Amino acid sequence: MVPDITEGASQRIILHLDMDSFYASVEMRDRPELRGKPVIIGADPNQGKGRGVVATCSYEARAFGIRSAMPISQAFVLCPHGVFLSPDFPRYVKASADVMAILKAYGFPIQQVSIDEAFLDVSRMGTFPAATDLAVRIKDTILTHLRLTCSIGLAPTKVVAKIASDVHKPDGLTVVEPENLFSFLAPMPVRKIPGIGKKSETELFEMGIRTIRDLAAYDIQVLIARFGRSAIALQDITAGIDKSEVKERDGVKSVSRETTFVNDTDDEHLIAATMDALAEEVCRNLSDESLHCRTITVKVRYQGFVTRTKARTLPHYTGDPATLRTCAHTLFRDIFDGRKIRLLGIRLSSFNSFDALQMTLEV
Ligand code: TTP
Ligand code: CA
Repeated sequence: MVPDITEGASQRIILHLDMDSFYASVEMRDRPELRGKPVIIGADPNQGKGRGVVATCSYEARAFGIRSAMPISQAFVLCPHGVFLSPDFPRYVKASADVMAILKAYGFPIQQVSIDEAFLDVSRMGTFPAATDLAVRIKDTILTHLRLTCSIGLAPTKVVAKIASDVHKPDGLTVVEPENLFSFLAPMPVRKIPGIGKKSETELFEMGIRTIRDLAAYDIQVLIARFGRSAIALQDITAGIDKSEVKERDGVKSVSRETTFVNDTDDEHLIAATMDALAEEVCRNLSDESLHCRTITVKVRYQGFVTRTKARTLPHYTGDPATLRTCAHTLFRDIFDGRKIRLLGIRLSSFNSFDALQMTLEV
């Protein structure tokens, strides 16, 4: 039978790849003595008194209930004999670049959405079975060349591909063909939809919406009244409608704001208030882009144009305005020498995007 080219062309096949326990896997690859052990990457547990959080942990550590973003002190209580390591970012960035280089070499449109995640538009494979063979090859290539495992989701839309890649982790491959899309999504809790966080989940629960099936069946007018126009996109997801494309875009490298005072000043109240305003603005930019950052730089230009900058790289990614504001003030105190200031600036960089699918529900 001659394949229907028009139909084939309109059929989108999106592949979402996500590396398994990424930082921990890189450590276990490079240090064989760690394999099979509960490995926790994050802040120093300091015998249970440590501050800070878990960045990630191996699947062996997850069996003890440890998770990303959990206080490191709690992780220590759950697994005192675990191997606790502080992050070695340059090595993870290199491993990430290696993964992305392998993916790019296949020649499909590609969108990297975080350090260990990317979408590929593999529609030109034509059919889901052909795309599945490709996914198997990609997994094999990454394993052979980099000795790292990943999980892949294949689906007609980006959102569903992302949900699918998470279903059979680690080392998973989940294929959702168009005819199975609703039965795949329907029983899932609404929280599985990227962008639905705790707040929206609670609101939806209050309306009696627990599963994606409940969401699909709900009166759209009532949903719009509660959540605004984004409710339409949300309900569309449940029907497999999601027009967002795999966009090759240059990732945002930094977010910065600076301001020149009307009159040069050494008024510490004015400077502190200006710093707060700048911090608030860059943080808003960060959350608009669904990014977390690790490096913060403060810039001070004195009367006469002498400019000084000072940067600090935090041990963990954060999007928390209070943390970034405090850090900006500390950096400022380090470089302020009492002279009158002409310009003040803040820059955030070293990003990790945790939710690149950006739903607007969580306002
Ligand atoms: P994730 O892909 O969310 O997690 P993961 O790769 O460790 O595990 P999974 O198998 O469930 O995908 O994040 C990728 C990396 O980003 C992770 O290895 C460490 C870092 N990260 C943090 O530093 N803090 C966090 O809160 C999260 C979620 C991730
Ligand atoms: Ca991952």
